[in-house]
Amino acid sequence: DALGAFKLYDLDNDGYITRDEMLNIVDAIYQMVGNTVELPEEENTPEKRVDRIFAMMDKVRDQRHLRREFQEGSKADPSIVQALSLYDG
Ligand SMILES: [Ca+2]
Ligand SMILES: [Ca+2]
Repeated sequence: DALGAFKLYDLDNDGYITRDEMLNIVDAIYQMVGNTVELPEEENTPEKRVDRIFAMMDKVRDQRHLRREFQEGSKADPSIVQALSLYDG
């Protein structure tokens, strides 16, 4: 769920997801998925993916996500949470 996903992304557990934290996880996911999934040009690197997530999710533009922003963003794009099921087993 979104809250569990938030906790996974929030590596230092301070209540915010920063770009670096999100990049860490997305990078790990991309490494696991490797070349088994064909990604669209605009999402074919972890950096691009994180930039897209942030562009969509970061309503209060402070370059970090509050839990509320994350929950709303993951409703708009369920793949943010779904991708973690790869990571989390
Ligand atoms: Ca954090
Ligand atoms: Ca924000």
